[in-house]
Amino acid sequence: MTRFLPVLLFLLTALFVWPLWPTVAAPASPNDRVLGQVLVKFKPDTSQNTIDSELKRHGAKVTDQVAAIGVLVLAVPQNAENRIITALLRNPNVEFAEADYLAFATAVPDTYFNNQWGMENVGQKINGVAGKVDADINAPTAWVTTLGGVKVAILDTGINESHSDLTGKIVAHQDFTGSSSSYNDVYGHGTHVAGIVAANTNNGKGVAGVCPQCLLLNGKVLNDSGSGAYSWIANGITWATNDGAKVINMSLGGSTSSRTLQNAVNYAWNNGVVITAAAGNSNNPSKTYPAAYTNAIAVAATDNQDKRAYFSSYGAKWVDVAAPGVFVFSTWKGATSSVNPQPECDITGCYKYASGTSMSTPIVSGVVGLIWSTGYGTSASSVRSRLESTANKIPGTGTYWSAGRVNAAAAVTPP
Ligand SMILES: [Ca+2]
Ligand SMILES: [Ca+2]
Ligand SMILES: [Ca+2]
Repeated sequence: MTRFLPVLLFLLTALFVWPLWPTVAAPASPNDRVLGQVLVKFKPDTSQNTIDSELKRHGAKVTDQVAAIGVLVLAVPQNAENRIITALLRNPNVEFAEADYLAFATAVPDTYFNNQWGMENVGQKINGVAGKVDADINAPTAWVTTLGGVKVAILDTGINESHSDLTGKIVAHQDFTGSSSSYNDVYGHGTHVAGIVAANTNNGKGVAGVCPQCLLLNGKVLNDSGSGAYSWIANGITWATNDGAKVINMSLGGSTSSRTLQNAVNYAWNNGVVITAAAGNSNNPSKTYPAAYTNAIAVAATDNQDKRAYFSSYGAKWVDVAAPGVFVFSTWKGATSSVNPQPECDITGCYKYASGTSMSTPIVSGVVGLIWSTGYGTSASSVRSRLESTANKIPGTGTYWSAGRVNAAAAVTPP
């Protein structure tokens, strides 16, 4: 029985028409100076007595200095700063006096980070449903330890490499489908997956990636309708392995097992690559490939209550981990989509909610990318063990997957 084995891409689950979500108001801008503090520099030949009496006159005390450039840090009564600066400037012995202004880290939060409940769930409403606090992967906490940096291969429908929140991320690309659009993403799925793993983060636009400094390989193994031959996928797996990927993300699956596909997965694993694959959206325990292979991590989906997503395939005998997969917000290829909710676009590009184990899988890939950049990143098996042993067991999900819902912060915490 020779036949072409189509691989059905998991459909982005069409849910409800989603109203535009207001972004959370930024906190009131902090004061631009240190209150109760003033900087002054006296001219070099000013006597200590003159300095002392001038400071005493203003009720100012020296609390610190920038010795090399002769600047004194003064404690002064709050709300008297400007008056004292003005008075000091009238003293001919004073070279300059000024407020002690504040500088800020230049990282700017991503516009839509609050939509990314899977990163940090503080109970924000998603699709009208308030989340369960900490039903998430604790990504911001993980980022204190590492931002990652390895190459993650996205074997998917291609990537819109010109999306501004993916700029500079893609280091190699190859089309295995023979598409007239080459490795570009016509379907939309691959761009969404790519952003989940490694969108440019803290750049003041769009979304954050789970692994902010990971780089991406764009291997197009699904065609412009979202399906692909196992041979294309196998070629993508070996290409990514040979090109130095440390993680291969496959947000795809088929219902039939194949020696070719399994051998390709084993080739990657034996060459030190961690492979993640979607468990499927069948809401039943039937196996999906490549996820069901021993050397691929099968990923199920959870919702913002930390429950199994209603569509997620399951089965603790073959599903390994779970990750947020309902209403996951990420980069989108353009202004429209064939499935709702529709993208939200601003001058930086388009972004969209989508649901599926296709969205859970790249969250796991991002966590795997982070682990690779820690002391646990000594081999594919040590990385995988760390991922699975630090996943959160969620009461009631024991028959759905063997390890738990992944936890990035726990996974990268040093011993
Ligand atoms: Ca949390
Ligand atoms: Ca961003
Ligand atoms: Ca497996």
